[in-house]
Amino acid sequence: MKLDKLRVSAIAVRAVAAPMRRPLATSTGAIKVAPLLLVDLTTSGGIVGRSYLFSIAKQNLKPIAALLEAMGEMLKGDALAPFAIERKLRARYTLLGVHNIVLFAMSAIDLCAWDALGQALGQPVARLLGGEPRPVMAYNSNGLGILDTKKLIREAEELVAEGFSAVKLRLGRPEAKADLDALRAVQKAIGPGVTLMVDFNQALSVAEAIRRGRMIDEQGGVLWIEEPIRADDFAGCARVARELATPIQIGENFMGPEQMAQAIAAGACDYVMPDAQRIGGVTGWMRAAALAQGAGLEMSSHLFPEASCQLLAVTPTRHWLEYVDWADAVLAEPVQIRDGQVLGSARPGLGMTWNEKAVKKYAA
Ligand code: SMN
Ligand code: MG
Repeated sequence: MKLDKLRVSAIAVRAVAAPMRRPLATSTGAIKVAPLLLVDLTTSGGIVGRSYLFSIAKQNLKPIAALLEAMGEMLKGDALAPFAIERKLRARYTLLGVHNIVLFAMSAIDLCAWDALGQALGQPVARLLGGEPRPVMAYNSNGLGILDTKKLIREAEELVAEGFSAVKLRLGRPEAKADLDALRAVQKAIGPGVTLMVDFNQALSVAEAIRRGRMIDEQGGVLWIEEPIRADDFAGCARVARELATPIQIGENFMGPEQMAQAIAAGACDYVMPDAQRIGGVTGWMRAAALAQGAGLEMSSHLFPEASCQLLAVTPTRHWLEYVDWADAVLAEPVQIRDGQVLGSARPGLGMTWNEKAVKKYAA
């Protein structure tokens, strides 16, 4: 297939509410179903590039879908060249702001475009990027929300029994003591051989983050403290990071590589974990990976294991993949796990095709 003949013909979007095996309560509220937008980018050659967007809550599905459709209109007839598409969309959206859901929609289009290119060449995206698909170390993030101790212990045991050697606990209860009790209970349940991360989802003030962070330092055994305070307060994150021994992790809310560069310049964190669906798709991820390499920061992924395993395979400072199975219900072939690692798909592109029966069933 001649790549220069590939043009964008249409972008179609479908919304689903995919069932979750375990609802996830974070300090910002509970997620009970996975609200996904399934994006199909049809090309002139008949190849369909596919990706999805995890849209956090059902009420976000429509506005993001509308943005995707508007962008699809703008791109009709354009070459399937992710850099050129990015340039055009960034120019068209400069005055509104290339941020938040504009960036979500742009990221999805970029992912679809790379998927279509991979299909055209018959190669997984990891190979297009100069690497090869490989297994990536993963933590099981399918649970361990803000729960009572009994449920936490049961979930912690279940998550490890699914074959993983790392899990992540959500924190951010009103009382520090209750968080500490939860942490101790989970540590006891998983034992010292299993890696543990904790995630506050931005619940704390700077002062409270330092106070609770010191308790975690003292308790020990935590690989990272994620998003203790407001995600875009990089100066505040830097103060927290300076005060604590346990590494600070942020990145799921980096709005493009530019913002990640600002975070790094501020010394906001010890580790980074961009989300391919917000950092700018494959294109944005590769730029982010270079920033992490330059700064000597370990880089993990956020959600979206299907594309993240291919992207981490070519990330110089590759760290942990966050494994969730939230899209599995609507995928024809979900990612495979072995020995706590997500196996890189050898299918062309990003390797995602829809289970059409399930897409109908879970239409939102
Ligand atoms: C998270 C973010 C968005 C939805 C669910 C959970 C959490 C994570 O911050 O990092 O897993
Ligand atoms: Mg998080």
